[in-house]
Amino acid sequence: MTTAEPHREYTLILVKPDGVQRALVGALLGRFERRGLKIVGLKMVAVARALAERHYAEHQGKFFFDDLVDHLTAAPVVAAVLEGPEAIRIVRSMVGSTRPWEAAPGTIRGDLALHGLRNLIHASDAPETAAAEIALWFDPAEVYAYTRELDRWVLED
Ligand code: FUP
Repeated sequence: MTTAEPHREYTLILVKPDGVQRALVGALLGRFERRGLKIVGLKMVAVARALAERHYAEHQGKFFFDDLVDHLTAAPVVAAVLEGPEAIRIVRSMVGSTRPWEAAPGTIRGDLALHGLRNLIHASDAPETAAAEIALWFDPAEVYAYTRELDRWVLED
C-alpha cells in the first residue's frame, strides 16, 4: 500500500463504542461514502486492552489514559480504512474538533456528540499515524484494492 499516488491516500477510522452503542455505524460510514471516499477495509473488533493501549500509546502517562483505554474496550468498535485524495485531512475535517463543545456544526462531533470522551469516532491525524494505525488494526490482506465505476465521476481522471 502506498500513499504516493494522490488518489491513494489511506486513513483509519474507528467508530468507537459510543458510536456503535448509539447505532450510528451506518450513519457515520454513510457520511464518508457520500463524500466519495472508498471503504477498502472494514471490520468489527472487540478491543483487547493491549490493542487499545497501543492505539493510544501517544497518550500513555497522561491523566486521562486509563479512561481512554476503558472507553475503547467497553464494547465492540468498527474499524475502517478509507481511501481517497487527501483522505486524512478530509476525514479529520468531517470528524471535527476533539472536544464536542468545540466541534463545528456539520461535523460528526458537532452534529452528534455532546460530551467529553463520548466523541464517537477516531480518525488518523497525519500520514505517519495513518500508516501505523492501519498496520495496527488491519492485516495487509484485509485492505482491498478494487475499482469503482463511480470514481470517474468523483475523481478527475
Ligand atoms: P482526536 O484525534 O480528535 O480523537 O483527539 P486525541 O487523539 O488528541 O485524543 C484522543 C482521545 O483522548 C479523545 F477521544 C478524547 C481524549 N482526550 C481527553 O480525554 N482529554 C484530553 O485532554 C485530550 C484527549
